[in-house]
Amino acid sequence: MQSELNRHFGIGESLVFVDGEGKLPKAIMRDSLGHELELYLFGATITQWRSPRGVELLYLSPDCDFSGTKPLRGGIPLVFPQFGGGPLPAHGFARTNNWTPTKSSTKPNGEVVLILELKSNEATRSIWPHEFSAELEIKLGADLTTTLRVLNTGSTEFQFQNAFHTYFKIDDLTSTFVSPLNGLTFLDSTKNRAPGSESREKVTFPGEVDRIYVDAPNTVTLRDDSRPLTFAIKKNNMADAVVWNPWIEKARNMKDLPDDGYKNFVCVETGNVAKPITLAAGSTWSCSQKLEYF
Ligand code: TA6
Repeated sequence: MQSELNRHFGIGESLVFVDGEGKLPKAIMRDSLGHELELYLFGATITQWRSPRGVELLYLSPDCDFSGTKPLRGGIPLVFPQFGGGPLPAHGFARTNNWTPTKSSTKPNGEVVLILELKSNEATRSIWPHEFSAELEIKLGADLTTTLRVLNTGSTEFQFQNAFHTYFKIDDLTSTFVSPLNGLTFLDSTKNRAPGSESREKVTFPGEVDRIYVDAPNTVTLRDDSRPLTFAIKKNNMADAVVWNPWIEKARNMKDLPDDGYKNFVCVETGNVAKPITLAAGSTWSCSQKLEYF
């Protein structure tokens, strides 16, 4: 039991901290409508989001590595300050650092809010020589809103990319599609980010899909006709939407994903990927994602 965390930030049944898998500290949030969310302080990674009727809305791999050394496979890993490969570990270090709760509250409308922070430290400085304070706010209610705030606490500007790398749980990949992305330019990560133009009304998954849709609409929907379940993915102050499913080959080569795990999720990731953000010394920047389902 995480008594210290509960003493400072626990709120009765609305927010409790427990030992999660691998004894990693985990927060469980419940709003007044009966939605439930689980979040590991490791990476500030949301791993579960359930409807009041207990419908799992996010995918978490049953082979997820909870050693506290590898990114969690599923839920909503936080991508910062780098997207994909590059000089830093893949998708940056935010998702493999321990975040610290700083504030918790409930609202009159029954929403529950938890704020966590990650500040530059010896480990981050050793690979990314910038001073920052990042804050992730999770608001659970009828919708799930995540807000990332970054403060440049150093004396020089820095650039970063960010994304909410959300794994949406689906039942039937063959009846799942993302829209509206037609007319957009995308960078195809299966072809070394070669540019292309999306002509389809519905982006489907006949094979591996790994595309960065540039300047995407602020609302994108993911629909699984077999359930039927629709997600509305709303982004604020983020330009792009990444759509990913590893399909058979890639899934087989991922130790923390069952071979057939690709059939049960689609990632739609809101973020700033094609064009990094430049943050001046002393400035603050924020973005948010709101997830709705119906
Ligand atoms: O968001 C798509 C992507 O960049 C894919 O290329 C794939 O690498 C995926 O992220 C998962 O990355 P991870 O480092 O979590 O295995």
